[in-house]
Amino acid sequence: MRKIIIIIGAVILVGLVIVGGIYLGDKLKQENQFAVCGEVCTDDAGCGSGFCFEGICRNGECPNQEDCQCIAEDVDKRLVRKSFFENFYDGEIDDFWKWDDGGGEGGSFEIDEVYEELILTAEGQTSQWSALDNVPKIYFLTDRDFVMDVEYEFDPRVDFQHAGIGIIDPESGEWVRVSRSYDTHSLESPDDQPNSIYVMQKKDDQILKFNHENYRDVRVYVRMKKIDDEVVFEYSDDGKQWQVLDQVSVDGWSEEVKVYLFVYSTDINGIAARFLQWQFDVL
Ligand SMILES: [Ca+2]
Repeated sequence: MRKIIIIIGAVILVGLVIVGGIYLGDKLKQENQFAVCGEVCTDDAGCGSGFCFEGICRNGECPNQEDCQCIAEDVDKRLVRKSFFENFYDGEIDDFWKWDDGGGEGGSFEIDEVYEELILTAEGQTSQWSALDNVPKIYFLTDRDFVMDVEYEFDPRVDFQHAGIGIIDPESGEWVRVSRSYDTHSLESPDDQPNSIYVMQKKDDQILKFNHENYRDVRVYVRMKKIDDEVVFEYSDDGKQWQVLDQVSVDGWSEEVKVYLFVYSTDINGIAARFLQWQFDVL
């Protein structure tokens, strides 16, 4: 008889723990649209389209919920830690990308489903320079070493119009970038053209101008590779043969950086860039 009571008691206790656990889990899931799962949500878990937010459950759904301890997490702190490819074949952009209008109202981004590309548009009198950054951009956060290739079309005609890719230190706001540009800063020797591909950095509230090369094509291929505190920028005429443009140190930056695409025009008229595809590979 005593044994039976102990068994019944144990069963009730286990039942209470399970019910309590489910209740608590559901409550946490309801409260947090996104939640972090300890060791569960890694690699293949929930990685539908070739990427994964390591440790993050989408909409509270975790692959192995019974093993998962959910805690609140800031949605804006999602980190991309897996390689991914984008060519807009599905007419959508992954939802870890964030939009920053730069404070203006005329900038926009939209996906052209027919041409399968992303159109990033800046209004006139936009610029990313020493004190100013009112540039429309899209970005995501990562804390990994990576290489990223981007193919886009951009046809600048007047000073100073730029479109390209780069990284930003979220803490200091400093950035380093490569862009296809029309920029008369590049006129340093008789052969130089304002139509160029240009590496620049904002550091200590100053703009450092790195190497540039003449580049007249509208179709642009750029690559940036970040390893620890070093960023190498390359460009290509055809997406196959690559040339190193320059290498920049980002010593002292936070580990998490914004990877961003941008466009701007200091001219009175705005301008758009059409991004065709990109490949992001974690190293
Ligand atoms: Ca897509």
